[in-house]
Amino acid sequence: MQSNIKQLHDQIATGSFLALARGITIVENELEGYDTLLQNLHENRHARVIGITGPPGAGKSTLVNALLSHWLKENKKIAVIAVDPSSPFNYGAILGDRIRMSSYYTNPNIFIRSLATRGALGGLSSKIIEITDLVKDANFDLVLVETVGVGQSEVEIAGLADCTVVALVPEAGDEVQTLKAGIMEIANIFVVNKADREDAEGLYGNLRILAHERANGAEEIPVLKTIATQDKGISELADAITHFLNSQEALPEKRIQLLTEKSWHLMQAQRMKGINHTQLKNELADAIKKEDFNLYAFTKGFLSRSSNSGQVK
Ligand SMILES: Nc1nc2c(ncn2[C@@H]2O[C@H](COP(=O)(O)OP(=O)(O)O)[C@@H](O)[C@H]2O)c(=O)[nH]1
Ligand SMILES: [Mg+2]
Repeated sequence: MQSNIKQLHDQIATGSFLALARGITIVENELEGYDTLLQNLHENRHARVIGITGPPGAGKSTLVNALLSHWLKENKKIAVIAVDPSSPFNYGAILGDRIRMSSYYTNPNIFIRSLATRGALGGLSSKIIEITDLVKDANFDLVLVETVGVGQSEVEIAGLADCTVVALVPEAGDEVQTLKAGIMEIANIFVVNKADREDAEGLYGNLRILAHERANGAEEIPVLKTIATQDKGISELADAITHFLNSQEALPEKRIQLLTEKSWHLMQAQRMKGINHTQLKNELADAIKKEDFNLYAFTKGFLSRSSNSGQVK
């Protein structure tokens, strides 16, 4: 291993936040040493990854905040990775998160990093996987990853986390039926947040029914009510997470499944390297001017012109 990267990795592994921040920047921007750093991570660290997903405004950041306070009292060392949509319309929310979490920025047991999501196909999940794995190597007990669950990303986080918490709010009540398929697959724990609202009971009831139907005799997915802003239901949530993680320890099958998903995403991203959507659009705009334009021939040609096929830097 290049000696400077080795040194950086040693510093990360012994818990230097400064080194970790540097490492994340290297991975995020694929700077020199990026591959070496990733290829020397220790997969078998004890840190567990908890994914918190759900629609915007469900209270995910507030839940993360409340969980942080809870686990800090148990002397846990925790990293938070907040994946923020890069859309400028969401910028207010990002700042909001930062302000609310700011009291933790100086705590030596807490590391917080916001990541902007990338629009490119395959870019989002593989970067988050890589950064989460790097963070896992940095001597934490828990790594919390907050992602906005809009469609596909919910499924992606399930391939990343040892325990996936899906946070929903009463407004989501009507959507539960439509969300059912995908969300049931990925949730290890359901949280009905904003339980201070009257209509929370309805959503809670519906989720309980779904969880029951789904379990089919096996253990049901827990459905918990929280009021994150008042710290209500938080210790129950923390217990449910711990219980789930402990119950998984003895199941190598789940770990293999998780690693398969992660590897699959990483391969997808490797294969898509060098393929640029804007460039595709520009070249296509030119190509269609030709009388004999054919999409299949064009696609094949574009692919072979793109510096592709997963070569390692
Ligand atoms: N009434 C109520 N509001 C909450 C609760 N949890 C979060 N909120 C508020 O809901 C808004 C969105 O919360 P936030 O954590 O940023 O949601 P995120 O987008 O899912 O991360 C904020 O104004 C929170 O103060 C709750 O349990 N009850
Ligand atoms: Mg948030």
